[in-house]
Amino acid sequence: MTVLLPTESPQPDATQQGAAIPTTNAKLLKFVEEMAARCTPSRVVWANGSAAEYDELCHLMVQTGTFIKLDEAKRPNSYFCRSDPADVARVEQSTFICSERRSDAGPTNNWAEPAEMKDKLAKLFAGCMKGRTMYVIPYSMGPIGSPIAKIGVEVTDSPYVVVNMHIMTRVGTKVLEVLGNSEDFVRGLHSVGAPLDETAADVPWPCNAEHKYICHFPETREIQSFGSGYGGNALLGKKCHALRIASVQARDEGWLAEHMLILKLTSPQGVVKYIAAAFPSACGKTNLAMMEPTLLGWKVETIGDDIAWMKFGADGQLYAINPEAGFFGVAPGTSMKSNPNAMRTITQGAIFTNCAITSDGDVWWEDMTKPAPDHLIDWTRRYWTHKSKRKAAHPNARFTVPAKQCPVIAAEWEDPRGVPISAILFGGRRACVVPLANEALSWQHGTFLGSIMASETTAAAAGKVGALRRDPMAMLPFCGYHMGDYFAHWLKIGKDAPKLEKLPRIFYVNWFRKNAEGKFLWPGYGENGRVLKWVFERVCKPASDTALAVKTAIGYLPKPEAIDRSGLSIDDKNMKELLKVDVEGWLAEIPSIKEHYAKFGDRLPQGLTDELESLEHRLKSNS
Ligand code: O2Y
Ligand code: MN
Repeated sequence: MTVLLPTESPQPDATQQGAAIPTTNAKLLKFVEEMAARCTPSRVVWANGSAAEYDELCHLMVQTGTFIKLDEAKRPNSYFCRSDPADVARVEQSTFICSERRSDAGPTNNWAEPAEMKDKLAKLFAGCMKGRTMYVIPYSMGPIGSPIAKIGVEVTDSPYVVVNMHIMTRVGTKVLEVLGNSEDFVRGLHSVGAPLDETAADVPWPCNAEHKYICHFPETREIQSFGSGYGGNALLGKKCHALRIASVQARDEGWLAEHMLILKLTSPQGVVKYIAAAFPSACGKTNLAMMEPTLLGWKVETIGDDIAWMKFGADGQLYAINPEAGFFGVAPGTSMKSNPNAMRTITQGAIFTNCAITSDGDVWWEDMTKPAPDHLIDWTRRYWTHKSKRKAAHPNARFTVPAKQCPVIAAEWEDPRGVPISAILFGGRRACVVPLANEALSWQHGTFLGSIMASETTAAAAGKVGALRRDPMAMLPFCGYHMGDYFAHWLKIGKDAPKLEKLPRIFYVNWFRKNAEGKFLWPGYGENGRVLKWVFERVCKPASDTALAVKTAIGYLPKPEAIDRSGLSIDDKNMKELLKVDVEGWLAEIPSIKEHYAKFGDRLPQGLTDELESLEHRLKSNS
């Protein structure tokens, strides 16, 4: 950690402090100087990414009351932290895409004119780090030096952000070496927006109750985030850089930045296929990425649980990297039943935010163990017993943990070349209409299926329970440009693919189908490996092969006998229900798809309108 000692504030020039600054990159130095001059911190610290730096900052946060160290015997090298109750999740209403033209942000993003927003932010950032340390975090999204990786620099006044960025990205001196004198880095400015008076004591979780802004400037590859210290609002490498800014870079450079897990599937014969999958929030992405298949001999290993960057290799295959280095997983619901490998990943070296704390210095959340502990201190710092009506952990409580601690992390998860993707899965939470599994008829049809992806809202989500929320490719909150153009980019990737036969095949899956009595028809969890087996077997053969699938109006559906049911008590009737073409249901959904598409106006690509028309035609001619 390079510390530049306090000066008379405001600090005029971060490069003139006498301490060794770990770069001579003029553009980066200028950026840091400008941010320091604007935010007037007491000192500037360049993060080097070392374990000593991590330990030192965690220790500092224990002293300031932000962190509580968990019992060393129960949960070694782990910390517990509670946010301000008003700062607990991503703030979509305060998230802006500040593209030069309003039309480039599209109908699914908040837009603000960039100069106006920068003016507004300049006022908020002026002096906002008074009394605080400004940390400079050089980070790499993706293995350092990988041809698919990208570099960013986040300037922040939050030590919580620094230690989380340590886990979630690759931080430090090596990144600066790879950056050299290049100006090709994403510039991120973050402040909790709570300047400190010399006289006033700090609070455990500083943030700004009045103003929160998470702003992206896609043309200039800049991010400015003010007022929140939580998750995706503050760890700028994640949603802001790796999805919103990267989706624009991917459009401009001909690759894909997606909200997808990446898993490695190995058959009993030792054959390996890599699968990427997009599901909206609360559909179990982390669980699928780390799942233990029940089918004998099949193995799932993890490459990533949230984001995939995919680029064509010289051999014409689409290769994916996980740009992240850690998991920022939802704690509530995570258990030895739902995700044993996540539980094993977080046994040490983790940060827990907004969970409950037990009397013996460990953490707890809903469903972690049954029965619940007798008593706890909940995430709001109140005494809680198993009879309490309120939740002990916040529903968006999180663990931050290095990916390398996952017992099923694949050996090649940091391969700078990425892994070759054979299949892309889309999915959602659908009680009816959508079958258990379905393969797209073509890349264009697969893009269509991704573009109409939807989930029924659960009690935990905002809005009406059971209402259909369309979340194209699970990118609704994360696409940094007009979603109509994003669909066109997907179609272009398919058209321009160097070798069409090497494109990943696209599937739509739905683990959440219910029967007339409202009971789930499919057991889920490790049994989802049976669907992965079918996907694996499909991609080993040409799409037109009819051994395992039948061509229908909605795609290639598994033949009932093609889904391995050995040891599973699902009868033929239920299997038929899980795999039926619900002609009435699909036809009834067409007006809602048309309404969804109408939002994109003339930026909706013709290819998708064609797919919708063809679907309607096929359904009508089959019924
Ligand atoms: O609430 C937050 O800031 C976290 S959001 C998040 C974190 C990890 C993975 N995915 C998400 C998401 O919202 O998709
Ligand atoms: Mn996510």
